[in-house]
Amino acid sequence: MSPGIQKVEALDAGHFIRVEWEDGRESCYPCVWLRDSCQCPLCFLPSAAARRLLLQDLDVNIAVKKVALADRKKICITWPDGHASEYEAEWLKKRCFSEEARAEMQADLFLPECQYWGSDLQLPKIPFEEIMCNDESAYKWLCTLKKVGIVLLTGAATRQGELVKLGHRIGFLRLTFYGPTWQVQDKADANNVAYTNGKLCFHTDYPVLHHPPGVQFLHCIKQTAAGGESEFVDGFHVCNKLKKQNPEAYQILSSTAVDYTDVGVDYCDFAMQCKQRIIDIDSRGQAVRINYNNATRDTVFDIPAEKVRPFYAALKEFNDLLNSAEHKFTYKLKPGDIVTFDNWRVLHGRQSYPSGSEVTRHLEGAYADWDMVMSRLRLLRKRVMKRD
Ligand code: OGA
Ligand code: NM2
Ligand code: ZN
Ligand code: ZN
Repeated sequence: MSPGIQKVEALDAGHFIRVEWEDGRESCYPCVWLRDSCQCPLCFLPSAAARRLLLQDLDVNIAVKKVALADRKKICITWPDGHASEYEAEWLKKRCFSEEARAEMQADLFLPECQYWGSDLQLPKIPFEEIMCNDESAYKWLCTLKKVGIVLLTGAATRQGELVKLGHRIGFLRLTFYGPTWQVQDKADANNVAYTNGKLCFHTDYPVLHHPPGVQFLHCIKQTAAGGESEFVDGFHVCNKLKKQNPEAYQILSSTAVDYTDVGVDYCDFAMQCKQRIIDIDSRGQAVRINYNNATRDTVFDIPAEKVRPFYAALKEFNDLLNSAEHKFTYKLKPGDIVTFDNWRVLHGRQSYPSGSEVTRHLEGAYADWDMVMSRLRLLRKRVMKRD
């Protein structure tokens, strides 16, 4: 429960409303925002929880005519044209413009907390069955996936189709040119290096898409006796290390647009091209997405010749850090394991394994988008925590 309101007044010729809370704190709200956020049925469509008010009908210089406090629980504003708006205390409190209140709200919406890890990772594990039938377990799964970047689901059936069920549990899977789900096996005339028995060095999947899949699922259906171990590394953690160790390399990888290409046929025919920075950073220079697959990095390279060698040197340094014993986590998937991980943060790879006439190793893979996963997480949180 948020505190009640002690006092409300207009400031700055009616351009701001100051609210004094019962606990002595205060909040200040710009009137243009209050008018824009009017919750009355003319300005807001409750069935869509969306604004009806058109921007063309908003006066950016609007000032309040009158403001009053009702029962310490809401404020009532009358606008110069006679329109009336009401705002509940709790609604206002959540939307306080102070730096701390905004930071708290943003953290609540986007769960930015990040737990870095190295080779000592205690791989979080949850039975597949539990997340499928229990909301608390599903919530725990998605929270951990967001915070740690990797969760192992155990005990799934060792047949195709489990990932489609998993997709339905949270919403829907992301369709790509490799199909709704895809079979990682050693295939003749492989249309992707993943479909061979070769070693895959650390990569993120599908940097050739402008919006690479945020989440990846790999379901182990069959595992080879020798080789085929999976490797994972916390890309954001390694980025922080690289930034400290070699700021220039970090600068190169976070500013150079690299060409990616993927041409072939699978779900349908495709001729993908894309430019990506290997380390995508936010305005503070913090890594927010790794876009790196050495196999699909194009031979076309759209940078001046003299910048090429420094680029390779920077990439080598990044690759060395990814592969250092301190950072690399190795785990051999067992049939029935589904590894779920953040494909924007965690790079993955696999050891090679012997080829043969029979299929000795089979993973089924699928993708989901972070938007959809975060949406499910918020809905589960509401249900599990019985909050709004
Ligand atoms: C892939 C991949 C890992 C594996 O298919 O993109 O990384 O263990 N596979 O085969
Ligand atoms: N597969 C596994 O970037 C990539 O080519 C990732 C995608 C073939 C669906 C591999
Ligand atoms: Zn209104
Ligand atoms: Zn992969």
